[in-house]
Amino acid sequence: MTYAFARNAALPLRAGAGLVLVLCAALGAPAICLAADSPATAVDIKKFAFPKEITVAPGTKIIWTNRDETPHTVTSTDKSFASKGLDTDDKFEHTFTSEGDFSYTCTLHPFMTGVVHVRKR
Ligand SMILES: [Cu+2]
Repeated sequence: MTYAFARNAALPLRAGAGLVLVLCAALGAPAICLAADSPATAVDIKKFAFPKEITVAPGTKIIWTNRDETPHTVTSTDKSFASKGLDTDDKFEHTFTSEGDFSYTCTLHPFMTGVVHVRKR
């Protein structure tokens, strides 16, 4: 069983997702399997801008990286997530578990805004 799980976990996340979930149900170890199955999306903060909009599936972890020489924050409008000040190449990550539209800003530069749309596919 352990061997079979390890093989599936090594597959690319999207291709392996369905198979891993089925296997997890069989193994009865959902916590481990959800961790192995969570997709991640990398996002750059650069030239004083976030990506205007990102659409991801529930359970996706977004990892922001500050590519500017100036500090930025990633702070949700509803305060459900907030980074510290991010220096150059610092990262902040947040996992979006429920569907919705999550707007965020940089508290140091309020003109910087972005929205994460979380949608089932
Ligand atoms: Cu900023």
